[in-house]
Amino acid sequence: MTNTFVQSNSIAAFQKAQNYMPGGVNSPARAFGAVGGQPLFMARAEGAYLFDIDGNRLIDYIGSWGPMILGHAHPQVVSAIQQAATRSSSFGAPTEKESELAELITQCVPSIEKLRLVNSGTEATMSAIRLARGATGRARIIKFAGNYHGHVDSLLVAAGSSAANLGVPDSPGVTAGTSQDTVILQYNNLASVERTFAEFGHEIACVILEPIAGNMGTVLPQPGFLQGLRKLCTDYGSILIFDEVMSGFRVALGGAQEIYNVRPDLTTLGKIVGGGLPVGCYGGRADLMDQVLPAGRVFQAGTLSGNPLATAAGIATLQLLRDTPPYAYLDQLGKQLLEGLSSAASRHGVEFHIARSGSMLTFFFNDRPIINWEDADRSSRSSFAKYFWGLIHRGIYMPCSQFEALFISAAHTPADIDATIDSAEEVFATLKSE
Ligand code: KE4
Repeated sequence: MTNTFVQSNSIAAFQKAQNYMPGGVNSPARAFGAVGGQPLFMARAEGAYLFDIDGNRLIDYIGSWGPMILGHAHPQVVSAIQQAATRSSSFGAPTEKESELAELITQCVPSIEKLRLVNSGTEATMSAIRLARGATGRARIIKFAGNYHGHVDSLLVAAGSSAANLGVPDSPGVTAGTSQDTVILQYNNLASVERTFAEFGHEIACVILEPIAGNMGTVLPQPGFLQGLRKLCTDYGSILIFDEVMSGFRVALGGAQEIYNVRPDLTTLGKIVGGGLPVGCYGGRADLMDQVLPAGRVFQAGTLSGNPLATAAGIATLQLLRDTPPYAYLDQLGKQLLEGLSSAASRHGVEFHIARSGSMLTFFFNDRPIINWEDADRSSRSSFAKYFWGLIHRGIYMPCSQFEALFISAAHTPADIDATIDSAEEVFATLKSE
């Protein structure tokens, strides 16, 4: 049953926001462009629940697009930020907290021997690409259609996430000169990568990918894909970069590389590593990282990199994930949601494909398995939009795009999952009746 969903305050707020920010948002993924209608403006959030400015309470499956794995406003994270704030919010000088967070990251992700903290996932991938090119002296990079690595010019080609949604996988402003060295291949198609390396492998600086993709919806690596990329990069002296901005600390404490036991040369992190505050990170082999200024000659810098508030939130978050790992619980909830959505959709004749890794999951309105962007792109955007709004009216907040992953937090309960499944079943019933 739908509760009395109102949106008048959000509509007014959106009207005002559009006077000051393009599309009324500071990131297109939030604009509801893929599902129609107008975005909800949030007032606060606690645990698994969002409270918008119209007083609607919603079970949250975006979790700030991944960071809020512990749930919103976790007391230990809040207190760490509050305490840090009393000592100033930034120094522009080194602090011990940066080394503490860096040490925690190296403990959780053993392939990261050294790292640099930055302010976003985009900065992390941009810097990792520059380092790979600087270290190898090569120009070409390989990425995969449907993978999104932030709004880096050389990677904003055939991108996923909101770029895919809004039909701008190749953004205006990204010049031919910038994208000419970017080779786009098909995710999970190892043969195409082998052919590309055979043709000009010694010109390839790096391969960058989401080892578990989330930005075309959740798409898992096929058996042998990651291992094959590892071998090709080793054989040709190219750098293997795992973009774990989304999967890092999400699918396992050590990310996708822990699950698939493949060691990249560089890893990029974001989202969870900052506990909801702006932290990105790139790191990996010490011999590579020691080529970054001032140890080496590859330039990268940032006024607020390693910011005391952000490092405090990141430390508190990673300590909780390391010391009281929620992954078994999160996997249970993910399994419960997958099974519940599958049986509800089947009961109402809704064609679907579901992919999951732990607490990261996507329900695709698609009648076939999905292993790459071309498959995902065949999903029904209109069905997804109806599903999204049907759930909003029932107090469930899903990612506002078919080409995103949903995230379950440690604050969600089995009862929240059951309520979500019941609401989804009501929506599936209406979809088939239309
Ligand atoms: P940020 O610059 O948004 O912190 O990170 C970019 C990025 C890099 N790599 C991966 C695998 C990512 O998923 C992201 C960002 N993810 C999107 C959502 N899928 C962020 C949401 C948004 O753009 O507002």
